[in-house]
Amino acid sequence: MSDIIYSLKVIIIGPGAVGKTSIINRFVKDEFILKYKLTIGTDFLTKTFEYKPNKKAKLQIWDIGGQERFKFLRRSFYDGANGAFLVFDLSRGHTYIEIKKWLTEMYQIMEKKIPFILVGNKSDLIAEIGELINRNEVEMFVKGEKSIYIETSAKTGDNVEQAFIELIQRMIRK
Ligand code: G3D
Ligand code: MG
Repeated sequence: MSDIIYSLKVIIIGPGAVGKTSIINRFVKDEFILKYKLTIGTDFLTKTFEYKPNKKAKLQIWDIGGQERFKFLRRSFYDGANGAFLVFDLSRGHTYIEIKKWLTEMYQIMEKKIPFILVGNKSDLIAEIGELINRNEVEMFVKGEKSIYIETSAKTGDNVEQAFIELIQRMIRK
């Protein structure tokens, strides 16, 4: 039985402190790093992931990190990406508004549209702070972009693998 290994470049974008690095750490190392470290420059991590029985994908996961602020550096970051996570913070409503600008920028820089998943991270905080976003509006927005919306928690690990599985399936279908 032969395993199919796809090699895929995944980028993770969105405003600062929404949990992008934490999501990657959770997925790649399966841990939540409590101490906040400002990511400087471009980092990428690789992981070979069995997204369904006997099907493997070799992922190269690029964290935009400190480049959140350095627009001119972003072209090489986007170059050759097969799929993207657009991440906002469920505990800071304005980050959802900002995500639309990130999507516009991605469309401007990339020659062709790539599949993306909209991620509302820090779902573990919802019980405490309540709903800050209008889920219907979010669902309408992603539907219009032929995408889907997933709520994750890098802290508990909830839905993190699921988000990767969904994105891999969309990238492969392309
Ligand atoms: P970034 O890479 O998008 O800039 P980070 O974000 O991954 O560095 O995370 C920013 C802060 O949010 C960190 O907290 C981190 O611990 C926290 N965080 C990330 N994901 C989650 C989550 O799912 N739930 C909760 N409750 N917190 C999360 P600090 O306090 O260190 O700044
Ligand atoms: Mg970071």
